[in-house]
Amino acid sequence: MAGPAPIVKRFREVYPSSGEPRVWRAPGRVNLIGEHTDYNLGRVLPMAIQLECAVATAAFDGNVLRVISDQLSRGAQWRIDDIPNLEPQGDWSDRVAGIAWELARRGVTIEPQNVLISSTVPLGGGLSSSAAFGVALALALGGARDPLELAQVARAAEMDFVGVPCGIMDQFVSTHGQAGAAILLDCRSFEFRPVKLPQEIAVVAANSMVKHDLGNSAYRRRVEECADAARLLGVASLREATADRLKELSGVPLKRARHVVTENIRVERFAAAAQRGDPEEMGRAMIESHRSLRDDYEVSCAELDFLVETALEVPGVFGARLTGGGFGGCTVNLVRREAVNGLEAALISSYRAAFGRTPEIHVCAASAGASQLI
Ligand code: GAF
Repeated sequence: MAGPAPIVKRFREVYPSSGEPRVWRAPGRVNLIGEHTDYNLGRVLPMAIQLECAVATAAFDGNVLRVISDQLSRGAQWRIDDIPNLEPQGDWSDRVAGIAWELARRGVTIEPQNVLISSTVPLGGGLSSSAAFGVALALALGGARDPLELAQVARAAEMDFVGVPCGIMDQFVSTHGQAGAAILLDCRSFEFRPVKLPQEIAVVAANSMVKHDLGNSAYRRRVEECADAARLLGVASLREATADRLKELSGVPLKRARHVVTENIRVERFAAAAQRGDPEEMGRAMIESHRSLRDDYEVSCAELDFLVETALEVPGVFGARLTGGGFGGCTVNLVRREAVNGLEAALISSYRAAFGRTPEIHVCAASAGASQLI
């Protein structure tokens, strides 16, 4: 964490007549395993990371909430009285307006203030830039709240205002992350526990630097297809489907349900292997996860498949898979610490040669959930 100094300095530059700001932060995440299981009320195993969104805010006279995003070089403002009746505009400002609107819906009074948002989580990179943004802003505008409620505020803004039917994983880990551990979460009961990774292992995210447009509509379609499959099986969610019932399905419902059922099992396998210090088995579960996302869930793309297959040829790599929603963004790699440089070099040179782009490589450090800095 860089600490509050850079954002405070920048706040003084963009709002020279404001008072001294208070500062909050919320982390992005990398999901180790358990993909597209959260909205099926299954299990996920994400890790909050050092890339994070910081929000600085100070009260200001007038009847206005004024917001500047450094990363987007954009600003927007709303009259305080209009906040409960805001409508989405279909642009970046919805993510800010949605949080204010959701807090107002929960009875929180939004005070007139100047806000600066500054994030190191790459946009559209599959490391959960929007949840980090939403959680940090909800904390800044809504004050200290229980971490689960904070996650629910950010998720509700995303679902009910922005219109993305996402699960709870990203917001939950952004509020519940722990330094030095990933978080095993049951998305039905919200029970969770930290999972420490073996000492000799590094977690490396590789950003494909692409985000195919298909992503948003395909995500929505997958949510619907899973609901259809659950309906066909007569269960409330695919979390309740079991492997022996898959033979009752065929075609698309079978493929989607098979991914969810097997992925939930893989999460347990991965967590048990982490506990006994078995990186080979953790890696196998990740590789199977990627193949299932590629073949059954159909959310991979040529760039992600290439990064995964390239990584798996590098000595010291145990496993690799796409992380996040898919159709671009990042892969996550489980690798022996001393093999990190070799992996980075192999991914950069092969990917450049194949796709003409340089992947961004992030060695991920398991980080604490959202907090106030000053
Ligand atoms: C995105 C969503 F926001 C998450 O809720 C989750 O469904 C993920 O895609 C796929 O596992 O990050």
